[in-house]
Amino acid sequence: MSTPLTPEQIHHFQTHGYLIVESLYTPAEASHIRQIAESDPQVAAQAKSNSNYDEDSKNPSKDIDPRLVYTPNLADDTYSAIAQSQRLTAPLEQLFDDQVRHYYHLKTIKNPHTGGWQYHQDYGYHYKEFFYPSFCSVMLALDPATRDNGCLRVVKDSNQLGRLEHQPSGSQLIANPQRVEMALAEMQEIHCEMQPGSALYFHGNILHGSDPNLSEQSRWALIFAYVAAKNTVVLPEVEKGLSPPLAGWSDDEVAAATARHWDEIQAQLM
Ligand SMILES: O=C(O)CCC(=O)C(=O)O
Repeated sequence: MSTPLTPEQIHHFQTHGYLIVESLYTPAEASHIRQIAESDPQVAAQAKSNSNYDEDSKNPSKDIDPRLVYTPNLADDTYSAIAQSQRLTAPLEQLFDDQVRHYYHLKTIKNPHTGGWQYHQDYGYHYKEFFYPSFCSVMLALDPATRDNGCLRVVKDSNQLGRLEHQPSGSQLIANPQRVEMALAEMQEIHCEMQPGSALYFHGNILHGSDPNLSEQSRWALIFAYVAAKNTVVLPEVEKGLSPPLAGWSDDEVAAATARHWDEIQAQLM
């Protein structure tokens, strides 16, 4: 069970566009999830390089790209169990005063000496699919996330700008660089350092990105994306992939799904 958010935490998210909830999962739980992700043959097979820069010469890290696994649907595995966990979704329900629907989740694999992400908004990507920006991503740290290994950076209050224009860069979209520059001139950039098991809730319209990981410490994380149940789906094909409003799995249900998944992985590795 997660501890309900306080009115101050809700106000923080609604005003500034982000909220760090410390120890949503314990360090031991986060370490086991990390072990599962690292041993999971599907993660290794599905991880794709994520390039944020049109030209390698503009990439400040000049290093290899971080990798990413994008998963649009819920499955019978650890990641989907966490995506549906009451621990993770109960705060979302408080933040949006509504139930939430799962849209996708990501494993972000930022190993030592891999590149960063340029500033963007998640609703900047998903504007075409949803009528309202009632969209939230949740990053669950599996490794310590520090300035050195390229923790997520957010621009505090940039959620208040509305959805900015985005343009392609590498294999991704980035927010209009002039607007980003203006935002950085008058808003505060926050480095969201987190311990494993802590979670960052960030609004679909908050500008976020990350520096390259120039350290020797990996920075793996899971990111779960949700929309408020009352959001209007614009594209009919998106409706099919969205989960129903989530009921919130208990800790026991999550633990059982995780144990099942771990057994399966071990059997595959034998
Ligand atoms: O993992 C990161 O550093 C950035 C991830 C991100 O920005 C995203 O998934 O939208």
